[in-house]
Amino acid sequence: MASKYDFAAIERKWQQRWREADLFRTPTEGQRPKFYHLDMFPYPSGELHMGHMRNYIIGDVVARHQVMSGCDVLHPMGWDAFGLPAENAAIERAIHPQDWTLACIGRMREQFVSLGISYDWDREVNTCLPEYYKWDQWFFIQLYKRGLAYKKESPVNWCPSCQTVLANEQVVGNACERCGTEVTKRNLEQWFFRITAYADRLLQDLDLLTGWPERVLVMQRNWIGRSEGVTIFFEVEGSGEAIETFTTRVDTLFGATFLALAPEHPMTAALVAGTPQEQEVLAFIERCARESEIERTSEQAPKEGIFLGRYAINPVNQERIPIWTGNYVLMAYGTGAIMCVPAHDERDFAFARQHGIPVRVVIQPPDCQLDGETMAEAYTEPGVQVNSGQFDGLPSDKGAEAIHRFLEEQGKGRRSVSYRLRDWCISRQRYWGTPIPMIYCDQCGIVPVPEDQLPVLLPPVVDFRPRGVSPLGTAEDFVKCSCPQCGGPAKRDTDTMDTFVESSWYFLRFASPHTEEAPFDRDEVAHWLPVDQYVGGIEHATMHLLYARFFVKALQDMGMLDFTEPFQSLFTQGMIYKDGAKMSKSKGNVVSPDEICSKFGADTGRLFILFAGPPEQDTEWSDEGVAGCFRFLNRAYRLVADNLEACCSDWRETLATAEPDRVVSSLRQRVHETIRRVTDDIRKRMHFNTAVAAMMELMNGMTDFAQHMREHPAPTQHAAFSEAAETAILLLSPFCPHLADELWEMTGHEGFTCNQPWPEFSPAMMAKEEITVVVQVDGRVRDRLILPASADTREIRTRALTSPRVLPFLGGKRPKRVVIVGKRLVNIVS
Ligand code: ANZ
Ligand code: ZN
Repeated sequence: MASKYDFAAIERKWQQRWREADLFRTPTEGQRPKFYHLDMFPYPSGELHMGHMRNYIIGDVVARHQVMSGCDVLHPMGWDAFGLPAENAAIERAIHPQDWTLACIGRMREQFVSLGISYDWDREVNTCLPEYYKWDQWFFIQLYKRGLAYKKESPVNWCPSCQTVLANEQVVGNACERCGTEVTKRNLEQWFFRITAYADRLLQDLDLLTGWPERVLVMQRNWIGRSEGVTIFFEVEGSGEAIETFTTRVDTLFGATFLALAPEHPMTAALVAGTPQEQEVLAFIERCARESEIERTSEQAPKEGIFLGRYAINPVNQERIPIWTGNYVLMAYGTGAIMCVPAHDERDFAFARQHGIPVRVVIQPPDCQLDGETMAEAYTEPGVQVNSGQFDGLPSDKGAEAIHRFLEEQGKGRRSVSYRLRDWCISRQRYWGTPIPMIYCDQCGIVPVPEDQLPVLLPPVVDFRPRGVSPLGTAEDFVKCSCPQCGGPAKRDTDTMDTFVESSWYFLRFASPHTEEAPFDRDEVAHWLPVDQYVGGIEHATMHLLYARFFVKALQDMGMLDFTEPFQSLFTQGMIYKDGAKMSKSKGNVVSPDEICSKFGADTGRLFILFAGPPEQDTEWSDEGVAGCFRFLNRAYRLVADNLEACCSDWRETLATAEPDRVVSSLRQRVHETIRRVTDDIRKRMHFNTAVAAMMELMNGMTDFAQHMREHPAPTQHAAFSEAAETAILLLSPFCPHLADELWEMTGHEGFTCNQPWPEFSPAMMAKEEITVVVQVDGRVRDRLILPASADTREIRTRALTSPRVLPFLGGKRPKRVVIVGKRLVNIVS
C-alpha cells in the first residue's frame, strides 16, 4: 500500500472498478423507495466548465447520498444536442454539426467519468438522434390534432446576424441573446404552441411547487403576468362599430381623454381609409412594425402617435373622445386598444403632454389637490373619485366596483383577464434541429406526416449556412414529397423546431430511454416521475422550466401521464467567479475541470466546489481553497494509513460492552454529532459547505484522539477510533467517492462505500448539553447557534463563519477579525 495519497492511481483504479461492477446501473426491481435525481443536461459544447462542474457535483452528492440512504436512484445524463451553438461552432470550423456534436459528446462524457459522477450511462439520451427527435415530431402532431399547435403569420423577433427567429425569451434588452445584434421585426408564417391555453394552470399550480426557490416562482409568476381588469366597449361615432379596450383601472374611466389603438390594430387603417391622413398613418404603421415591443414600450422611448380624425363615445357620460394610434400600444396584449387617462398613467401622461391632449384628474390623493394643467407627473396611486359624476366621493377601489357594475348593466363592459404570456413560437429557419413533420398540399392544405412515417429524417444538407430561409429548402429531395391524403405533389415544411421542444420532455425519456414504440413507457414513467430533485442554472427559470411544465400538463390532458408537475423540488446553483468576474475565455480567467483533475484529482476538485460556499450563492474561485482541500484529503489519507491497526478493529462488539472513559466518550459524541450535521446539511438544506466543515472538524478531533491513543493504547481506544474512521469514510463517500472507496478497502472492508447504508446517529450518543452562541457581525446580532457543549473554539468559529444567516453580511470576503468570548459570543469584524 502506498504511503502517500496517490490520487491519480486511486481515481483510475476506482473508476475502472465501478465500471466493471456496473455500479451506477439504475435498479429496476423497485423494492426500495424510488428517487429520481436530475441535473439539467448540457449543450454539448465540447468542454465542461466550472458552472457545469458545480451543477453536476452537487447532483452527484445528492444522488449518492440517496443511494446510501436506501433509495433506488435514477440519476441519468444526456445531451441537449440540437441548436444554434452547435450549428455556429460547426460553421466556424467548416464541419458538419453532427460530427462536431458527436465529438463533443464523446469528450464531455469522458470528463464526467473522470469526475467520478455516478451516471447510469446505459440511459444516455441524445436529442439529435432520430430515435429521440422522432418523438418531438410525434408530440408536435398530437398537439396539432388538439389545436395546441397552429400556424399563423406573425411579426417575429428576427436576428439579422443569426438570420433566425428568436423567441421573446431569447431577446435580452432588444438584442439577440447569442450574438448581441439588435433584434428587428419580421412577418413570417410560424408554428406556435398554444401555451397560453395553460396560462391559468401554469400560474395556479405554482402553489404546488413547495420545493422551488421563491425567486423562480416569482419569475414564473411575472412571466405569465396575469392581470384582472375590465374590457370596455367604446362606440365609434358615426359607425356601428365599437372599440374594445382592456383596463385594470376602470375607476379612472371619467378621466379618459383619448383612446389609442395599436398601429397593427385592424381598425387603425380602417378608420382612416380614404381620408387625407391615410398615407401618413400607413407609413406610421409600417415604421412601428419594424420596431420591437421592447423599444416601443420602453419608458424613454418617445411616445409617438397620430390622431385618426375620429371620435368614440365614453359609455359612462357620452363624452366624445378622440381616437389616436400610439406606438406604445401593443397589439399582442389585452385587446390591442386602450382608454388613455393621462392624469393617472405615466405613459398616457407623457403622450398627452407631447401631443397637447387635456389631462383630467379623477382620483384625488388624500393629502393634496391635483391640477391637470400643472401636474408634472401622473398620479398612479389610489384615492377618492372626483369629476366622476354619480361616483364622486367614493374611494377608488369602491369606485372601480361601482363603475364596473354600471358598465355591465349597460352592456358596455365585462370583467376580463389578460396575460403577458404569449404563445410559444417554435419555428426556426435553421438546419440543426428537428424537422417539423408537416406537409403542404395545394389540394388538401396542411397535412401532418402520418405517424407510421416518422421520423422525418433531417437530410444531410451540405450548405447549412444561415441565409434567412431554411437551409432545408435547398434539399430538393427533402422538400418534394407526395401528399399523404391525395397522393398529389406536395412540399414539406422546411423549418426546424426550437431546441426547447427537446428539453421539454427529456426527463420522461430517461425513465425508459430504449423504448421504441412510444416516447416513453407509461409504467416506467409512472414509477420514476415526477423528478424528486432537479438541479440547474437560474437562467432556465422561465423558458425551459415553463415549457416543460406546459408539456407535462398537455400530456396529462392527452391521458399519457397522471401527474401535473414534472419537478417536485428545484435547486438553482450559484455561479463561480474568478478575480471578481464570471469565468470566460475572453477574460482569460477560466479554470478547467481537467486542469484541477490532473493537478489535484477529481476528489479535491469536488471537495473544493462543495466547500467553496453555500451552493445557491455565487462563489469566488480560490487557488488557496483548492490547495486547502487537497491538504485535507492528504491528511485524511495519512490519518487512516498511520492508524491502520486501529481502523481495522471490529468496534461494534467492543464498544457495546466497554466502559468508556471520558476521551472515548467525547470522540463518540463528536462522531454522532457529525453524522447528524452532515445528514441534515445534505438532506434538509443542501448546504454542502457546512457539511464539509463538519467533516473537517471530525478529522481534527480524530487527529488529537490518535495522539492520545498512541500514548494509551487499549482495545476501547482502537474501537472508538475505528468507529470514527468508518463513519468518516462513509460520510465522505458522496463528496469524494474515490478516496472513500480506497480508504474503505484499506481498512479491511469489501465492496463499495456507496452500497453501504448511510451512517445513522444515535441520539443517546450525542451530547446532552447544548449551548447557545450569539454571533455578531460589526456589532449587530445576526445569528444564534445551538451547539453541543463539547464544541471547541475552532468549531464555534467555523460554525459562525459558515452560518447562512451570517454569510450575507460578510460579502464573500474574509472577515478582518473574529473574537470568541467564552463560549457565548462570536464577534466578527467584517
Ligand atoms: C386605463 C388606465 C388608467 C390604465 C390608469 C392604467 C392606469 P397591466 O397591469 O400590465 O395588465 N394596456 C392595456 N393593454 C395595453 C396594450 N395592448 N398596450 C399597452 N398598454 C396596454 O396593465 C394594464 C394597463 O396597461 C391597462 O390599464 C392599460 O392602461 C394598459 F390610470 O387602462 B390602463
Ligand atoms: Zn393533398
